[in-house]
Amino acid sequence: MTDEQDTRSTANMLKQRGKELGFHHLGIAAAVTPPGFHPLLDWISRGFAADMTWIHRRRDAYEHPDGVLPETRSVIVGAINYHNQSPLPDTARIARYAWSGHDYHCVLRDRLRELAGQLQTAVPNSRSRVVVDTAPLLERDFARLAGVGWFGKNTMLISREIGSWFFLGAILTTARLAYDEPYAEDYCGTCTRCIDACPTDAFPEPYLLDSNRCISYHTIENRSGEIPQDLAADFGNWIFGCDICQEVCPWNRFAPKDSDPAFHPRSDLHSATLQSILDLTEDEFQERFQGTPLERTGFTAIQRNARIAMQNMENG
Ligand code: B12
Ligand code: SF4
Ligand code: SF4
Repeated sequence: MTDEQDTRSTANMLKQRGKELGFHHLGIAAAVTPPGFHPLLDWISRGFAADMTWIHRRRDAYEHPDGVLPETRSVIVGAINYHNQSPLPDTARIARYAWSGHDYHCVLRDRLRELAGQLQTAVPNSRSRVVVDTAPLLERDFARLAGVGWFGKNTMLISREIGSWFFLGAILTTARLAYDEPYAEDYCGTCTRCIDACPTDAFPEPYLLDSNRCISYHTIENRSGEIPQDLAADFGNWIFGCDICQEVCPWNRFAPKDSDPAFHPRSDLHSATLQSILDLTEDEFQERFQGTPLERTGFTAIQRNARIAMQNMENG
């Protein structure tokens, strides 16, 4: 076999195995400086990362996947669908991605590690590293380069087949593989629904998000700080994350509700009431939400969010 045939057959094997492991998309991109690197620096310098100082601290490492794994040649990106049920009215709104209670980092990491093991067998002298959120890697950029989908005006990566309700994870590897075509189309057209629907005006421009104004940022990442009253008044009943700019997206209207079984909802996350969250003691919170994405945000911040949501509901 020629080198070319070798890299293609390894790529095909990974895609086949990826499908068996539950990845709805699996694409491969060359390890390059991502087109979003300079926009990322600009985003940071305009203060749009808010207090996520870990992005700022590691900004140089985003320039090339080598910053995460030296001599990376290929970036394998996998997407797993988490779309299943619809939200219920009068609940404490939790973002869909957290409904199952499973930490998606662990689910994706385990599957990607298995895939990396297959790659190691196929290319024994290669080195690989699995990445889900934690490393300085623009995952959406590499997903676009790997042919998964396009950047929506809400900054989500969108697939024509499964909308934007999916998680991303990547394997960086020193192995040379056959690359997919980068996604070149943008199917947003003249639509501006996500921008119009955002209750806190978090999009200063299309394709650009200001975390300082984003409900998702404040309810998940802003654990210590107070939330300005005028902003909090627009949070509605969201207590963890926010899905509004995805719920209104036409590409999600017909997105298949056939999520991976690991992401089927748990009723106490899908349909909790605000009062039931406010009534929890810290020990009860730990017992109930241990191991779920809510645990990382913590009791104090979730209670703060629930108090804001209750006030918003009382104010109509
Ligand atoms: C920090 C972070 C956040 C922050 C900031 C979000 C943001 N839009 O940047 C906050 C806390 C607000 C957040 C919220 C959410 N997040 Co988040 N988040 C991340 C994280 C860890 C880093 C993202 C980052 O670096 N942002 C910086 C910006 C500048 O980069 P970017 O948006 O990825 O890419 C931009 C540039 O590359 C630029 N770009 C690219 N090419 C080019 C070319 C040119 C010419 C130009 C001008 C620009 C440009 O356009 C992109 C869009 O602005 C990623 C995981 C990862 N490591 O990538 C998850 C991730 C993006 N989040 C994810 C999810 C699910 C969410 C939420 C839906 C959760 C929720 N329901 O509450 C919301 C969605 C809010 C939204 N509309 O984005 C998923 C997204 C999956 C998908 N389909 O896109 C990711 C990939 C996690 C994962 N592993 O699955 N998140
Ligand atoms: S997640 Fe919510 S608050 Fe953040 S940009 Fe989207 S609609 Fe706005
Ligand atoms: S709502 Fe419209 S503009 Fe926003 S991401 Fe979806 S298609 Fe694009």
